[in-house]
Amino acid sequence: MSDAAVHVGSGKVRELYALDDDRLLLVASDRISTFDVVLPTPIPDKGRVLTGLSAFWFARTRELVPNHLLALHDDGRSTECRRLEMLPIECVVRGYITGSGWKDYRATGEVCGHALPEGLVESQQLPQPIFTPATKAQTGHDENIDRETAAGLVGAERFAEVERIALELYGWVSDHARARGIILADTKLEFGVDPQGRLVLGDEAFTPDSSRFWPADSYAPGGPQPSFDKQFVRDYCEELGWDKTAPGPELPDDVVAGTRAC
Ligand code: PZK
Repeated sequence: MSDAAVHVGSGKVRELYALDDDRLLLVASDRISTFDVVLPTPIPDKGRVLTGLSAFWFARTRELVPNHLLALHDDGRSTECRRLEMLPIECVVRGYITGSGWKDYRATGEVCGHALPEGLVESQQLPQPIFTPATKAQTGHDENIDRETAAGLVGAERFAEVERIALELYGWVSDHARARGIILADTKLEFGVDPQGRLVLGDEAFTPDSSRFWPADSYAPGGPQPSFDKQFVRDYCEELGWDKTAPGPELPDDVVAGTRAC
């Protein structure tokens, strides 16, 4: 018997290892990505902060849906997770029109088949939150899909279940955040199914890498909103005139310190 963890996957800033048939180790690094490029300069403690945020939300939402978290390791950035059969869709909920939703709305007036009111401006709050599934692209960008396509990928019953649960989770977390001066504009959730066929929330949840958080006191619809955690890095990269292709620039100490303080 070997205790060596087998590497089974890489995210942009996280690594995934198999511990045994039933358990995975999810390790969050201190790397930061911006404009889809991972930068060479780490942000000290970023992995621990994101891991802690996910653990916080998993603990607070476990009555709504079970999740994959089994244990938080002492390093603060590794978690043991239940190994699931992951659903082949990204479960995005949007309460505000931004990012790819804004792009699709401007082109077609719709997002994932949801007809939206005319005349919305960028970053405006939607009349109600919408479930906007996307495919999991192996390379490049996830593609927004309509509900029929998503239901074809996971089955109609499972689709109805993830839609209902994802909207409940968004409602619960956005209310919690809003009461503390923070807008949860949108969020991306990933679900899996356990050996008993039960739906389980996996991946990371309600971190700034999977969600858009905006400070409510500076919210101003009609344009893009500042990112809670990456604005120092984005502003620095814009001011450098970097062409946003790899490799990304090293970050100076004050940009690292500013981001760390978020
Ligand atoms: C799983 N990913 C994406 C995330 C990476 C890759 N609980 C689970 N069971 C089975 N598979 C996965 C999970 C989770 N979470 C997630 N790929 C597989 C991913 C983070 C880092 F390298």
